[in-house]
Amino acid sequence: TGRPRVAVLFGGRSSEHAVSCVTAAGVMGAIDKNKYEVIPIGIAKSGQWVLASGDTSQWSLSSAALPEVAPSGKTVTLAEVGGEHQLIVTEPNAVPQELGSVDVVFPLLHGPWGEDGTIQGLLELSDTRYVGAGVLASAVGMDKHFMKVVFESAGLSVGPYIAVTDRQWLTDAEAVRKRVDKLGFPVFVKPARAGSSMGISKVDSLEGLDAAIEEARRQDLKLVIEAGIVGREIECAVLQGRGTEAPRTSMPGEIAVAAGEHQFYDFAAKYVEDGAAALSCPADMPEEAISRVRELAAVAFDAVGAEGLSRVDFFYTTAGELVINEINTMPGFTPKSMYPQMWAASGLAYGELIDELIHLALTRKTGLR
Ligand code: G1L
Repeated sequence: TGRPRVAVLFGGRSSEHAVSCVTAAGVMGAIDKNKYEVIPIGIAKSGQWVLASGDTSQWSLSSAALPEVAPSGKTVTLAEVGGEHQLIVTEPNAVPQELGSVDVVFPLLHGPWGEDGTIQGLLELSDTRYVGAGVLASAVGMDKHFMKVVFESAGLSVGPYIAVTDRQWLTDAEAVRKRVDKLGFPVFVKPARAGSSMGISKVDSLEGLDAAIEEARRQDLKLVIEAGIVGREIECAVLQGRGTEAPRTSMPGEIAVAAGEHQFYDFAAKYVEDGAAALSCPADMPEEAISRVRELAAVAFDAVGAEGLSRVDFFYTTAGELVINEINTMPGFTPKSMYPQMWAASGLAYGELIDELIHLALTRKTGLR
């Protein structure tokens, strides 16, 4: 009875608050309102959940003021009422209002408290269905170290890397430097778990290593250090199949970064400077390589136990080898982002994609319940 209620959850305490807001604006603009009732729930930078109001349709990253969830008097909480989880809106000096239950949540949140499985855990505990990966796959997709461990065990080709823990760096930095030296330069120093490209740097010799490590450690005390791989950057969009169907894969896309502009595909190239990163889809590669990318992307999706959607990124070397770089269970998801663009180029439009993700979440088998 009535349209399914879709809560869009966005903003949050992460550095990608604004990206999340712009993504939510894109998703809410494209959801079929005849089919679904949309409830926008913003998380302010303070962590307060608010019932979002006002016109979000103009939110963009190129405007002078970045979009932000404004703290408000209307606080939203999830609470159990008569054995069912309901959204409750409280206002100062007013009786709390029941908003009723939610059929499915679109969790558009990044980084710690969002992309690492914690929000998914909260939703599991309240028996609420949600779009996208579950707790474990979200956590694995957030951790570049465990991600590689899982990929290796699935037989995927992973580039040379080391993981560095807080204890290792603090108790024997020299051993860490030696392990890095063995990888060969250049290396990329990355926080193991961080949103976007924050804290990542390319290091060309031992001299720059300590500074890069300290920079990455501002984001996360666990690091991965990867040997630089020379190759084209190829990505593939994966969408869970319906029922028992295998994961569906898009045509692979290639990222061409404007020459001289960025050392690598960094935060600015990704989100801010329109056009600095351009996608060509399908990527110009032999038929055989295209099939291989698509097969490996589906293997990676299953290896981490992803659900809903994932973007899988590869390096395509001059020797024709496909080295997996990473899986992103919460890829950029504005209408212009790589993931929706790859599907659009493969015949699935943004609105249809969102509809399919909601369908998958609503029909998901929930296991041990
Ligand atoms: F809900 C989905 F579909 F799983 C989902 C969730 C989050 C798709 C894409 C995203 N992406 C984002 O939220 C973000 C790119 C704004 C930050 Cl991770």
